[in-house]
Amino acid sequence: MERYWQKEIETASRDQIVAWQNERLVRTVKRVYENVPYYKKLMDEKGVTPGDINSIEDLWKLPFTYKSDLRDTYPYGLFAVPMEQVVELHASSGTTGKQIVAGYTRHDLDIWADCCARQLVAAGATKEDKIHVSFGYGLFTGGFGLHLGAQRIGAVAIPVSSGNTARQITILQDFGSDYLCCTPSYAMYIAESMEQANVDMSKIALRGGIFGAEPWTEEMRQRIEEKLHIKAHDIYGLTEIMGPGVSYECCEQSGMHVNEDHFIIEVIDPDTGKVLPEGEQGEIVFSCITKEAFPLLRYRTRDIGVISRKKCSCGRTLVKMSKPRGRSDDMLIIRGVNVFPSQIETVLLRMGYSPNYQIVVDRVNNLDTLEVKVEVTQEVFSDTVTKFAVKEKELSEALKSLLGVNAKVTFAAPGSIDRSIGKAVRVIDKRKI
Ligand code: DLL
Repeated sequence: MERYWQKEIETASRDQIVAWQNERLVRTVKRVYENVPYYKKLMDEKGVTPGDINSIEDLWKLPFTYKSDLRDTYPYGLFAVPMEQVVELHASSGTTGKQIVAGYTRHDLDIWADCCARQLVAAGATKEDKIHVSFGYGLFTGGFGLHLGAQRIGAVAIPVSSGNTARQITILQDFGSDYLCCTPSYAMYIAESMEQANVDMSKIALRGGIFGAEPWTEEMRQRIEEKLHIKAHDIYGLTEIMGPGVSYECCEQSGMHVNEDHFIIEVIDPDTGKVLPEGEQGEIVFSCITKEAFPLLRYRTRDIGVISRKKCSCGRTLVKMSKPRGRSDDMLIIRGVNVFPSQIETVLLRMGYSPNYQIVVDRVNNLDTLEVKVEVTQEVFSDTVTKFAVKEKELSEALKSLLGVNAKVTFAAPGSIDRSIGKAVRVIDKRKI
């Protein structure tokens, strides 16, 4: 039987959801206009006033918020409450430029806890469970978000944080963790390390996993489920909007329900900014409608995805978004062809290769080159030169037929590609160095 954390919200009628959204959007726009000078300026420049926003039908009239706006107002310029009401700060890692800072009031943390609680319950967790949180604790939102969610449902939060994989395994064994929360690449690393340590899986209590914070494929999900003997659920979010729990997967494991009582999702054409109809792929845009401290409106996530309002068998009525296939800035353009790292992962895993791979892009004599380095088993690695070459060629052809560009395949020795304890770094683009 499907379980819900806030059934009346998660299964509300469309009319009810729209009514909440209308009222909350109107209120948020007014509050933001009055309290955030930067937003007032953006709206004035576009010739929109709060009076023009009467329902979600008017959302398109509002200006977009871009990451550059967050940088221009760094650190607190988009906060909509005085600092005395802020009780916690988080920040993005800042790998693609200056970090951005998000603030939370007590009420914001309360909502965040519920959003993450919805995910845990949808994945089958109960208050009897022990939730092993291996997302990093700190400015990154992963650790604290799932921690709040676990405690909200009355479960035991185990704040292991990321790293020290041997210790993670000891805790999984000795504490009897029921759910593991971390990035999918770290889950894979933990599974691999357990295998190497000959851990008896029948003695591991783990039932489920909540994985997210980076793109991962269905093939990767299957691998993790097989290796850890669990059900793996996807969770999505971003620092700018809240952290984990913006959307979450149910028992169907096909797309993530957006917490629409708190966030409005739109999918737009990234070039024209036009809102796209359901089912069309584009850039995901979120508006926060209940956040007090840091309520972004029409925030351009640069994540590429699709939404679906098809009835879900879990009974939830909240709209579903597809697994984002990566940020638009993760998309590689190789000799004019668009390539997503997730497409490469799909081919590798489908053909039975390991999820330990690296993509190296370079430019030689004005021509882009793509190299896929993938770890192989010791057996393959020690194969005869001919067999080795045949296998590399076979994989290279499979990649070419799916991606439409030539890829050089290099087999790497087991264990030679760096493992990640957080978000995996899959791509080295030497053209940008
Ligand atoms: O990654 C928040 C989070 C923590 C989500 C733990 C899920 C679990 P940021 O560091 O700000 O926040 O990075 C946000 O990560 O825009 C996506 O590009 C990517 N991302 C997050 N979740 C997923 C997912 C956290 N489930 C950025 N699938 C987002 C694919 C994801 N990409």
